[in-house]
Amino acid sequence: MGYRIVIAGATGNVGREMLNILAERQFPADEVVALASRRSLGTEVSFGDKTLKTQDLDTFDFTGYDIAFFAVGSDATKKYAPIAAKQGCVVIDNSSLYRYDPDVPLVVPEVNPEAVDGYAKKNIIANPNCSTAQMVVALKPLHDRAKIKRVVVSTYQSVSGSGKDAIDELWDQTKSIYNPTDSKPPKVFTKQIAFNVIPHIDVFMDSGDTKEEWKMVAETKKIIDKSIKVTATCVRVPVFVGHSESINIEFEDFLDEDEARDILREAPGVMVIDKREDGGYVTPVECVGDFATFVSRIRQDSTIDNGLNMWVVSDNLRKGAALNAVQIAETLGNRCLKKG
Ligand code: 2RA
Repeated sequence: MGYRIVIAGATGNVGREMLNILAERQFPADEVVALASRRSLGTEVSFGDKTLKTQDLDTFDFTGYDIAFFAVGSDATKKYAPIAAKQGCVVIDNSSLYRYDPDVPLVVPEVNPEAVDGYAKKNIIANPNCSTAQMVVALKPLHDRAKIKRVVVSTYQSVSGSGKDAIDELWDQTKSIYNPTDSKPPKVFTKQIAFNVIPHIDVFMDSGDTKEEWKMVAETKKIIDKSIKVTATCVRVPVFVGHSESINIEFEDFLDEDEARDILREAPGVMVIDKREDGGYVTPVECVGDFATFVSRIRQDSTIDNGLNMWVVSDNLRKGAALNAVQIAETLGNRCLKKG
């Protein structure tokens, strides 16, 4: 006997990927319901070789369903996730709304799978921010070996992290570079994104960091270890899908680059592509559609005693969102919510 599951936000980038990954991984579902807002009602979405017609999130009764994947904005999550949780559905939420709630587990299954055991406090489990998820997958195995003191990360985040309109904006701007008469002022981003980079994701905080940068700090501490110091600079780049990160790590103990590479080669969810030659590293276009968190450019940072640099790339719609959510459901099923 399988699970009865719901996807809230089934017509968005992440919602569609959730359906794709549930089918690809043959998640044991007896029933899958796709929910959307009134404006997208009736839109058809694919689930493997099936087509689902979206139903109305506003009136849906979650009673009798086991797991609800939420891939809607924080406002809709705030309204509907408590309803689903109260009606007995375990909510796996991709928004940032519950990530910092001490009563809600924030989970990356390769890193802290045991955290799902605390789901029943609110019947909600939070998915981390996409830029955090890939980073902690790469950091955790190294932290277990040499205890991380400090992380300095610069991200190169694709436009799909901002949704479908952002993808369209990059495409339109790129075309208009060659046909200036078509050019339109930026709508989604504050400045031109085509052939440009923007050091601003989410809102600015009083500290001068952006909220995206704050999320990486707060979430890494909650998922791995609150003693880890993190400083981040999050940058939007003209890439459609795939976030990249340049990560500098200072450890308590020395960790040789070769040993680090061997540890990462054995780490869950990690694929090491690291040769000191042309093309011996991963770029975002190569990660699209893959489940892995790719690690390249592993090398000592000789400017400090126990330093290491690496380059981490992953599909932000998959490991950064939809895949991680499905893996949480798999972990929940294996640990707490057994069926049949
Ligand atoms: C972004 N991490 O990349 C944010 C939300 N997905 O835009």
